[in-house]
Amino acid sequence: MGNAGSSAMRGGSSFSVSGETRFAALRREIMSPSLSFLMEAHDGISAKIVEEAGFRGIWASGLTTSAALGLRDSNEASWTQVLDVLEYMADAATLPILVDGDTGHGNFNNVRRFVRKLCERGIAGVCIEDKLFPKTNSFIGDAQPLADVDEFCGRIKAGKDSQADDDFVLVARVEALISGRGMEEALRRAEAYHRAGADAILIHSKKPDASEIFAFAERWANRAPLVIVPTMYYATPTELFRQAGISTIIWANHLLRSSIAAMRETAGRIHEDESLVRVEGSVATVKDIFRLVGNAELEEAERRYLPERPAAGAVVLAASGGLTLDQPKCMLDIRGQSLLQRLVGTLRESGVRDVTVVRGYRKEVVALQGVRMLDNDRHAEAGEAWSLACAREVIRGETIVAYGDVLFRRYILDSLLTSSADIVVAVDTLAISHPRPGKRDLVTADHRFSGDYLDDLPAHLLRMAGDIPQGEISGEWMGLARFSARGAEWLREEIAAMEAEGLLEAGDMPLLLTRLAGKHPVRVKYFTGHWLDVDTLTDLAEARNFT
Ligand code: SPV
Ligand code: MG
Repeated sequence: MGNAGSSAMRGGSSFSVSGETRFAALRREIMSPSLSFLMEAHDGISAKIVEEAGFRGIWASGLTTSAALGLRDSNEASWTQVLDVLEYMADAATLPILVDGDTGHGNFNNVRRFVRKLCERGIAGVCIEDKLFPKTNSFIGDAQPLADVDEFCGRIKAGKDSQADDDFVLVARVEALISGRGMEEALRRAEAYHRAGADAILIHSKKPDASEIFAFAERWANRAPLVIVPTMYYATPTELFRQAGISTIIWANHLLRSSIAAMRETAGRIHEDESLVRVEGSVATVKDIFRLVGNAELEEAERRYLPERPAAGAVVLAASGGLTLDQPKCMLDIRGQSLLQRLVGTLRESGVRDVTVVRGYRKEVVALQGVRMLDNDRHAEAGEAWSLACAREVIRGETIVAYGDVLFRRYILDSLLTSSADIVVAVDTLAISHPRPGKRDLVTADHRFSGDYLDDLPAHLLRMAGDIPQGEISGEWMGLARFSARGAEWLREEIAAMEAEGLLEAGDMPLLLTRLAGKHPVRVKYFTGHWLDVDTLTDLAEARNFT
């Protein structure tokens, strides 16, 4: 037998929080003179709930583990399937687990292999009952056949000889009272099992009162720790068990039973109401699920293990005037949030946190918490390139440039952010088949969107303007571009070049991007729809439907 520290457990799962092994922790609970409690669990999340409730050990019930799989408590789940469930439980909680091993899944040989596998998985103990494989739940029928005493003692010895940890606990369960064989038979069996090496005796009873248990405990006189399961005699005060010298109480099935009641209630209500309204307040929150399964730890690990990439910044050009409404377009209300708020929200969701907005028209109403505001005070006569130039000091490192009156689905932004190109623009191919009215930034690229699955030829910008002839249009720019750190440098250089040529005031983004495309590759990423440019009142109505 190895010691706990050297046994072959899964990483970290063999130790409970205090640094004590789970084997030692269960042994201490069972052997201690004070009354201990084991609470039933049947899967990872119920194990976690048992731990959070403050229990110091788990009963992996055969009845509820089977039932949670939709199976009967008749060895319908194979022993390896039980092992799989135990592994989830041991991973989810640090508590020691006493598993209901039923009859040991066969004869002595099956018990040996089962115990070895339990020890490998850090399961601290097993309880085997003196019945025959395949077993039947003790509360079904009367006078179930019992195992031959000597044969069952062989199972106990085989289990104890197979444990890989000195502290592994084997509990022998006596079914003599349940199957109507009487007190003497129960005592005779308990004594034999104790002598065969069982660490504790589970004396089971299905009477509605605990008289049999007390009678047994008195005669047993603490020869070995006694474990009980008061499912049927639940009304007996716990204090009486304490006085009777009981070692451990197993609350055997109450988490599954309570979840069945709750699930039935919830399913019924939702079915009846065709709505979630009535149940929302009474069910655990999704956040609670995230907490229980440890999402916070994953976030922390991501910070530790994922490569860090400096976050991209964004410049939002929002200096232009209103529609018929007397307010900047970026402040139009789209279902309770300004357009700018939605745009910045999308940027942030994609990890773009450093956002600068260049405002102009009615700048006093353009505000958003956590966003840097710069002013283009010449917005009436100077256009987009000028606005961008107002932000040139913040165009450092990877930068997104977006119009302040567009909305787009996040995947479009994510696709630009993951592009390997130094400059990439988002282009809508629907502009060819569904041209929108009004001012549009049309694009001619060296390669048109084909829609062909096998077409992975990258397209590059040749020209962007408002007046490209129909036959030469590859799509419409969505007002969204990404520049790598190098692309951002090129962008600053081009702003300076336009300034030197006196073109900055009148220049717009199509001119700026066309000039860039003449000097550097400007990648075109094609999309089909899923964006909005709030230029007209029709666009505004559509935007209000955009979620
Ligand atoms: C179990 O929980 O599966 C048990 C206890 O074996 S009992 O159902 O009371 O037999
Ligand atoms: Mg059972």
